[in-house]
Amino acid sequence: MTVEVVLKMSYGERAVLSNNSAGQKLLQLMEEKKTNLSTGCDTSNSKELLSMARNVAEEIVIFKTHMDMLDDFTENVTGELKDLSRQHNFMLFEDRKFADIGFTVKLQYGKGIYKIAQWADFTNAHSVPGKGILQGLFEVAKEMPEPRGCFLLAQMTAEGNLANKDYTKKTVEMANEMPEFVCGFIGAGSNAERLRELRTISAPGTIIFAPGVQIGKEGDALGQKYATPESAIAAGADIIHVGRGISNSDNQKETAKKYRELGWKSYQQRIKK
Ligand code: S5P
Repeated sequence: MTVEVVLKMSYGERAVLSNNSAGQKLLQLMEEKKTNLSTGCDTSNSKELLSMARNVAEEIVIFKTHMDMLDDFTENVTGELKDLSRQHNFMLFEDRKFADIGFTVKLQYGKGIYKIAQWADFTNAHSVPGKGILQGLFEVAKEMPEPRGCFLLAQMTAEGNLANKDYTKKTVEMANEMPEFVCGFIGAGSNAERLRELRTISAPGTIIFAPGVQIGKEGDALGQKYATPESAIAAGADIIHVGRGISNSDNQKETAKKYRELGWKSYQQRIKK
């Protein structure tokens, strides 16, 4: 299947091509809820985190978290997020970026304070340790009562990052070995050319999750880079992640709504035959 064909397919049509149950569920949910927006609130305060989740719940398909930032983490936070995700139909993604040997990540994913596997539909992992990292995570994931999926970091958005073209290609090859667990990739939303490369070499059922999206800003003071929702989706992103573009706005709900509309319109434009 050529990349041109894949880019014209709807999320619903691609859902059946995914080999990961959580990925299938996500693609179907995007089709039904008509949103390809992910957001999150990178904060150390759980009240702020939960307040944002409530504000944006109706507009998003994924709420992405970094639980280890919280000063005041308790299991009530993940419990409340889980309740919200069920009530408002969105999925949870713990952006843990695992990067260790299989034995170690197994404990990090399933145990400890955060017990990520128990509540997060998705997590992500770096491919640098090799396929053992996926085997370790999957051993935990398959014991869970609900489907779990993993996004591999095939690219990064930050300036000067080391994930070059060859690294991306090898990451895709690694994903192809475990399609029952790897639902897709983190792609650089800020770099249309690289995103298109990733879409071109990825299996049609895999989902490209793209951070590095914000309107009216080129980046931040610490190397983050941004592009617009339109450019990321046109290049091949399936989900746009807008973090501070929404969390720092005066009206999180209205801003999320605006990004949702832009993301969905760009997708409709892309699949128009
Ligand atoms: O390459 C990456 C990968 C990720 S997952 N670049 C990123 O920025 N991210 C995450 O996306 C990052 O950890 C942060 O939570 C979010 C971007 O936030 P924003 O405020 O810059 O939109």
